Amino acid sequence: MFAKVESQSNGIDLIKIDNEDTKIVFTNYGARIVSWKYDDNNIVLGNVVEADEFYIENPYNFGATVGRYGGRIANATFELDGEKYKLEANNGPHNIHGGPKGLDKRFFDYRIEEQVGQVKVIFTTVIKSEDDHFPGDIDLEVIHTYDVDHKWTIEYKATSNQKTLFNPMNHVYFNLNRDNNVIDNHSISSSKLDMYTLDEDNIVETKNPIDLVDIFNEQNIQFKDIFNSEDAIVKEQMERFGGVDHPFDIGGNEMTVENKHFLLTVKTDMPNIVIFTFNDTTGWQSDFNIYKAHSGFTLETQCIPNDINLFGDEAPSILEANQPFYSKTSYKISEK
Ligand code: G6D
Repeated sequence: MFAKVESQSNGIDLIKIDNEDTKIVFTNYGARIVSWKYDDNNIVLGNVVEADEFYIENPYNFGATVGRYGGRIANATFELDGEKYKLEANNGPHNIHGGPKGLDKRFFDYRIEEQVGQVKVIFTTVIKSEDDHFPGDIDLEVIHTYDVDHKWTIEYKATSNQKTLFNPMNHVYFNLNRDNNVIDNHSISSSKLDMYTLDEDNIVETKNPIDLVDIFNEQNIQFKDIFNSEDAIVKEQMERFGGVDHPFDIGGNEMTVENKHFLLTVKTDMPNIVIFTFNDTTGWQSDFNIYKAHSGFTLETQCIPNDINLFGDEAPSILEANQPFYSKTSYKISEK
């Protein structure tokens, strides 16, 4: 295994890691994954060739580290220890993905460590309260490790100088199809697939999810069956959003997604996974926008969005001052 760095324009560096059958590329812009290939098959959506223009323009957070808070905070407001915070609204009246100055839009410093059987890219940055209006400045390390088992691991290490919210995640879109056709044929599988329903503005509306394993009477469910479900609640949600854009409770720390050719295993210590099936691709007027609805799906390992307004003091995203935050998620690809 080896890594090499290629610099494009606009300050974008590509860090290319070669592991024989598989190759993966990261960039300092948003500490993001740009490409992951199994032989000639693209496993994720991205653009290596014109990364320097594509990522600056792309509004869909392709492959980016997202934070300090992944997902929407209703009405861009929350209360912590009796103090009210007003964030910037960048999704109608709501705050999404940390606001307009989120982690996806910044250049990280980085260093590369080549070790036996793995390569680590350690990205660092500081999130300033004055930039995103959350309390606390956060020192952050995002470590991407790629290993000989074709496993990509993301670790987040952080400390805040004040009590705050911290809910980082990666917004990579996967597509396991050889022809990169829509992902309707992929199935998701876990011991539990509880889905939290959303209101018209994509805000989590309930603490009581619906149980897809019970509704479909199996633990392995194709996306197209969810999209076309006749179950009243699922149908209403799919009609509202054109697909899945929902937080899940997967009952443990592991779930899989597969098609005929590949198996993707995600393991995480975060409490929830938001699955988004790229339902509306019409919001980007660009020659780069070659995507149709359901071109990919995300597996955003995070706390349930809007947790602070749902759970108050008990919100899992609360990070105490000067307490180390650590979280780890891995994605492993195998050929069937
Ligand atoms: C997230 O849940 C959201 C989507 O609604 C949004 O469109 C996307 O990020 C860009 O996954």
